[in-house]
Amino acid sequence: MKKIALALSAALLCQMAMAKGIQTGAAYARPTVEGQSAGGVFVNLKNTDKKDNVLVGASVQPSIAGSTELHTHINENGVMKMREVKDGIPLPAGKTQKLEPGGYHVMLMDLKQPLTVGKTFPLTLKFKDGSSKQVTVRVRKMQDTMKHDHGHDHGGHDHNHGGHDHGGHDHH
Ligand SMILES: [Cu+2]
Repeated sequence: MKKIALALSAALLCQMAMAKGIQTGAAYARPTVEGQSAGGVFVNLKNTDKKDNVLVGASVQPSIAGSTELHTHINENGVMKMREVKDGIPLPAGKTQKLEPGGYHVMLMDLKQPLTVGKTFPLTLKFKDGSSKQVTVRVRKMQDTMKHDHGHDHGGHDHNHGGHDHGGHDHH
């Protein structure tokens, strides 16, 4: 008898947790300057579900950015570099995954306008289980205690033309 009651309450608890899914904290972005083409968005994602989930994508209005990518930072020979995470950002059951500077983040690519302090815009997060959630991103200044400049030197846009030696074309 006691066993049945326990099983029942467990089932109820489970259902309640299922309904909650992913809880989001306050989403924010760092301000960008004119001409800066990419900016990071950060938010804490708490998976209140009993199952692991994955953040598989994000989207914003076309007036904000052309596309988005999910990024992480890796330490490569002492240099912090950003990498796209193709498999998404893992959201383990019952845990809070922090998207924060120096770690996972949503990268807004091809920004249509600078992200200025105080500006807000909606961001839709898409999860592996097919659900999605809209959050409001607020652009705010960060306490820049660590000298880590996100947004500059974005990976993949490094056009190094060194090594092209055009010597020898010496027309007299
Ligand atoms: Cu990035």
